[in-house]
Amino acid sequence: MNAFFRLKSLSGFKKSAYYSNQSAINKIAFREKSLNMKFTTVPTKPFLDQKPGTSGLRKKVKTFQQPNYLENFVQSIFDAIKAPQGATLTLGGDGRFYNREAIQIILRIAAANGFGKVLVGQGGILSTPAASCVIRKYKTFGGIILSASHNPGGPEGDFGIKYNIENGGPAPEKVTESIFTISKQISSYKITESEEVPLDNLGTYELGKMQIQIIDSVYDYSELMESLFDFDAIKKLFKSGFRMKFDAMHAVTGPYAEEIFIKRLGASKDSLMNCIPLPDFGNGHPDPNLTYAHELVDILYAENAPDFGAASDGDGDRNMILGRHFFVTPSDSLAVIAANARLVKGYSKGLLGVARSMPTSAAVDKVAEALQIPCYETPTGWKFFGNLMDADKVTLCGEESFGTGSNHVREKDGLWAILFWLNILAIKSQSVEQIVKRHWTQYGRNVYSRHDYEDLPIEIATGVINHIRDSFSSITARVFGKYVVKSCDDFSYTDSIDGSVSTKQGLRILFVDGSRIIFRLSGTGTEGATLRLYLEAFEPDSAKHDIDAQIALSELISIAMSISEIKERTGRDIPTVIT
Ligand code: G16
Repeated sequence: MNAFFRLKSLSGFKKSAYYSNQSAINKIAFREKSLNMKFTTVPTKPFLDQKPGTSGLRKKVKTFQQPNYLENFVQSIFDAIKAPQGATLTLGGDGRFYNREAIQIILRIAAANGFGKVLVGQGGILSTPAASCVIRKYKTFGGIILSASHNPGGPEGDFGIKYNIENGGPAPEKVTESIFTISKQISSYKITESEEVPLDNLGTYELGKMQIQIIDSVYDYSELMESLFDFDAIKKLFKSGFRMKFDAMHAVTGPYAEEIFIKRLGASKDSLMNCIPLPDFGNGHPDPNLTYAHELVDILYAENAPDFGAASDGDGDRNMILGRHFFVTPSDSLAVIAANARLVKGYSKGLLGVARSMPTSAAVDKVAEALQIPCYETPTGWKFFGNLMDADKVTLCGEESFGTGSNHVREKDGLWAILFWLNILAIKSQSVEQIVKRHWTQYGRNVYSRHDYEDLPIEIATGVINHIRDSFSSITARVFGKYVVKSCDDFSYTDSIDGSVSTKQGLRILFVDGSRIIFRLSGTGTEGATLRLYLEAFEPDSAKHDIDAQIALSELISIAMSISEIKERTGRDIPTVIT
């Protein structure tokens, strides 16, 4: 045992008694006299590129590995949030390459900055929704989540870090801006030297005056899921021969899926695929969409396909839902969940309201109207939902980017969405396709697609955006075939709770019949720029609901191409990804 850590092993406790004995363990652990530590202050120079994007700071692993790069950013977070001495922090990540090294560094900086305790997921693992759950359950002073979400991992891949505030949600823009400002002026950081904290053993350690508690990464989250959904009904569904295939894409949700689907819900072992988390995600791109989760898509579109397919991303906050030979768009998934929420235990009292990001289709708006509940339209980024949930304005939120969630945590939540679907399927005894098509018959279909042009030179992508913005005055009221432009704008949002204003959140071309074309640049990439084109048309006629979305949207796609000059300006004939 090194001089700095004192492990209070749990070997004397049965694992099942771990949680009920938590306070006893803490008392035993903390009876030991704290060691006095000498902390060092290390001079540093600012990096000028530490501006958090849509969801935290995401860069190449190699960028984070530069001397002082991670240290500077972590110190900037701590300087910005001004945690009281002795505060508790939650810490964990999606297990990607550099996760473990980063956890060790952050623990040493946290100790030097006066934190009293850090709750760390075993092995340094916490899915993003599980981290949000832990922050809320144990009322910690927020948490640090290490993830670049759906971006590829490995030594040549991406890494990311973000701070979530005490409500469990991503820090709002005023906090991320303050972190960025500090990062541009930083001249030193505080750290202590120490040996490695053994992250794999549940237990409590001491690092100077700071306690480090290694917690079970899946337990608290699994308990929360069991409190929200009817696990008995889902168990019965599996017993009846219902077949599911869940693809964890070699990312963080593998152990969560084992615990929830196999151990608690009795699904067969072959219901899971790619459930061993790997630091490079098995060389894959852990983004649950039709392009990157093609292995799962092939299974669901094969003969004798399972009844239900689902995937989640690198850090477990995204989800994709598939039926047999059927893809559910994230926007439709949100609408179906909202329409059926009362069937599900944790939501049986109904919804306070719903919210969606601006580029997400208006399918959920129609459900909200029918339920006579408010529907909010926010900019892209889960952080914009936090205030609405904290103020009890909304229960459900969703984004076209494969994100769905509720006020049970303050992050979007992949496994939660999958469980919601399983619960609905267990109660309705209809197929996924039937549920969605009946939904369309009732509410109409918001035909929707997103086209991504990835890895464009930044100046070319911003050139396209500037060109579209410059065209606004000439296209307003113009007629394009059957479409008439009603208005164009650069979306701006005023938070109804704190009055904060976020401008330039995406270019909208709105048509008289309610169709929309939207352009924006992604805020999550690490290389070049990704231009996103979102297309939406409303089809009330159920006789036309079976049409392929790309065909139904073909006229809007041509209009978007002609207004934006994407092909001419980027030299790309087709998008990189279509969802
Ligand atoms: C993040 C945010 C989401 C956002 C998504 C896409 O997701 O949390 O709110 O919708 O990025 O953002 P963009 O279009 O800017 O790339 P994740 O799963 O990457 O954390």
